[in-house]
Order: sequence, then C-alpha cells, then structure tokens
Amino acid sequence: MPFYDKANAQNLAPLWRVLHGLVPDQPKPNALPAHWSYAAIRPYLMEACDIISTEEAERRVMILENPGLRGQSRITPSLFAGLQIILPGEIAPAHRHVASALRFIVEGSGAYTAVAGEKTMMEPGDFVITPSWTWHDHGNPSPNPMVWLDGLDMHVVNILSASFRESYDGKEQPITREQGASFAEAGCNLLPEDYKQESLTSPLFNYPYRISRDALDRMSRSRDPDRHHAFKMLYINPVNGGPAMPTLTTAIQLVPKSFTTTPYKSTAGTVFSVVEGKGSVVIGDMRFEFEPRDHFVVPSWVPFTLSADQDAVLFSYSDRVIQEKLDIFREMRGNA
Ligand code: 1HN
Repeated sequence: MPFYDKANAQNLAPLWRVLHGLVPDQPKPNALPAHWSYAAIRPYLMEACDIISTEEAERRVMILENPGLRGQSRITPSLFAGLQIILPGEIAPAHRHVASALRFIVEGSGAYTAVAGEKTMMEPGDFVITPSWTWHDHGNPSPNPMVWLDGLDMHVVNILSASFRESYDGKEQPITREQGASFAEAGCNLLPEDYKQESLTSPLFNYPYRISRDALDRMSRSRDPDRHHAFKMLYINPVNGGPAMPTLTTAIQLVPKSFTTTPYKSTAGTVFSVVEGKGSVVIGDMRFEFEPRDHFVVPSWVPFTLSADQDAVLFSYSDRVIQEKLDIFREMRGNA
C-alpha cells in the first residue's frame, strides 16, 4: 500500500500537506463582507410568522448567514447573528444555556425579556444581555411585532465542547425582582456595600439607547473624532470596568454627517447594526449603502471605512475580548 494510504488507515495524516492552511501567513477568513438590507429581509421575518409560532419554534429567528459560510449558522467563524421576531401576545419560553446572548433592539417597542428573575422592557437601540446560564424568556404584550438582533457566542462554546442547555419547567420563570432593580444597584455609579461579583458579565442587563445616544452626542461635542472610528464607546461592566460581556465586545458609535473614517482592520470580525442615519461602508473591495435597521459584517483582517451622509449611529459586536484575553488580538490603523 502507498505510504499515504497506509498511514491513513492508522488515523495518521501528514502535516506537510496541510501546514500552510493550518498556519497561514495572515488571517484568511472564509467569511465574506456582507450586508442585509432591512427593507429586503423584513418581509421574510413577517412571512416566518405565518409559518411558525414562537412557541413551536422556541425562538423565531432568521439567521444572518455569511455568504462564505452558508449552512453553518455563522456570520463570522466565531459569531452567530440572527433577527428574532415576536408577535403581540407571544411568549418565547424560558430556557438557559452556557452560551451568552446579546439582544440589540431593531423594531417595535414594549416587549420585555426576563433574565434571572427580573424583567426589562426593550426599546429600539437598547442593548440587552443574557448572561451565561441564566434563565430567560421573552414576551410581547405590545400591539406590534418586535424585532431584535440576537448575537451569541455559541460557536466558541461549541468548539470547546462546553455547551449545556436546559428548558425551564413552565413557560415563564417567576419574577423575583422589580423592574429596574439591577439598574438601581449597578447603573448609577453606586454599588451595594456588600456587593459580590458573581460572574464576569455585567449586572446591568439593559443599556438603554436614550442613555448611550446622549453620551455619544455629548462626547462628539467635547472631543475630536478618532480617525478610524469617529466617536466609538464600548459597553462596560461597571463592577470591574471590563467589557460588558466576557466573550463579546460590544460598542456603539456615532459617525457624524460628512465624516469618512480612515481604513482600519483588526483580527476581530465585527457585526454592525445600523440605528440611525444613512451612509456607506467599504469593506475590502465591496461597498454597501446602509440605512437604519440594516446589518453588515466586516470579516477579520479586511480593511473597512465608514462614511456618513447623515449622522449615523452604529451598534457593533465582535469576539475581540476573547482574542485580547488570549493575547492574539491585532489591529492595523491606516493603509496596509
Ligand atoms: C436563544 O436562546 C435566543 O433566547 C435567541 O432569544 C437566539 C440562537 C441560538 C441558540 C439560542 C433567545 C438563539 C438562541
């Protein structure tokens, strides 16, 4: 038998045939730049509502699949993104999992999510966290459908074979804390004297848009824009000053009217959700126009620039915090 066949039968494979794919000269993501126009995809969210209930689906989510990674439920190799729609009167039943989730509210008003015994109402532009292994259910008592972006780290959890999940016995978990309790305890530059940090995730699980928008506005009037990001702020955990989530870096940024950012690339592929304004993004050799509620993805190590025709506000998330903890994050400011 030829060498390779003999070796193969012993579950042996030659490194020299795969070495440069395993350890490339520079990141070679299979992910492609991509953009989802909300106007184009909203009809599919609505049609999904005719096909399946939230209860039957558990979560009625249309996955934003990267065109270079079809069939894998990925928007980048490490990140999940999906748009969830919940109709008036529906309840997405309680469950918990090791994967952490973020919600970024895209359309509608007056639905809630309950996390670890506390409800929070969700408004467009709010950034909401479901920490690892916390019970969560969602409900929509409002008269209109609600849509939000779901960002999850489960691909990272799964590659480490560390995933567990559990359904709650019953549709909804009991509510044990009044609305706003977490914000009162951790969102006012105060902490209870006997506060004990229980996880690396921020105890704040709703970062309301009105607060972040106002902060961006004031920041833009009190300092110069960064050439690569204009006015960009990270959501942080007020207990330790670190990122709001241990696995996902989350940010909100304002690109003022007529501003164009200087090319920037990093090893953290990033998902963007447009809140306000119109503009365009050039990602590698692709260019997309964006407007509110659109989504786009910048893969690892692809340079991009943002241009705003009107003041643009963008939410984004990436796996940067994981890379930083592992000391493998790299960025390049400028052309290269
Ligand atoms: C999940 O639990 C939610 O709780 C949303 O709303 C999206 C995607 C994959 C796995 C679990 C939710 C999800 C998810």
